[in-house]
Amino acid sequence: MLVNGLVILAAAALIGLIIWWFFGNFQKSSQQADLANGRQEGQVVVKGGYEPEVLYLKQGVPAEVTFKMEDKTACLSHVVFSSLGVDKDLSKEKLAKIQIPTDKAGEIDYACGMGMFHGKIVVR
Ligand SMILES: [Cu+2]
Repeated sequence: MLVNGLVILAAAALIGLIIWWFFGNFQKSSQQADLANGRQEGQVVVKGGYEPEVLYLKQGVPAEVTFKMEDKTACLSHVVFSSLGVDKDLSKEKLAKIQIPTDKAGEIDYACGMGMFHGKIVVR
């Protein structure tokens, strides 16, 4: 009976872990880019992922997003915007500025060179 109880407890703990893994991270960090003098500037810190994961830009305002490299791993050394044809080597450029088109609303996804880490820019 005790063994059964332990198995059930272990199973419950595992299910809890799985739920936490999928739903605990559900709330992504997000931020609105700063607006000044008819331009907007955003910053994404690259350190074990992208912070914020979602950056909001205002539609129709010229935008520049700076990727600040604080990570040493090869995994995050490149940031790739496949829809914009941009591939920056952050190991060479610690502060990489990327012009983001804001003429139309929508989501612009980006990822590390291997497609393991993902971030998003939302124009709205
Ligand atoms: Cu990677």
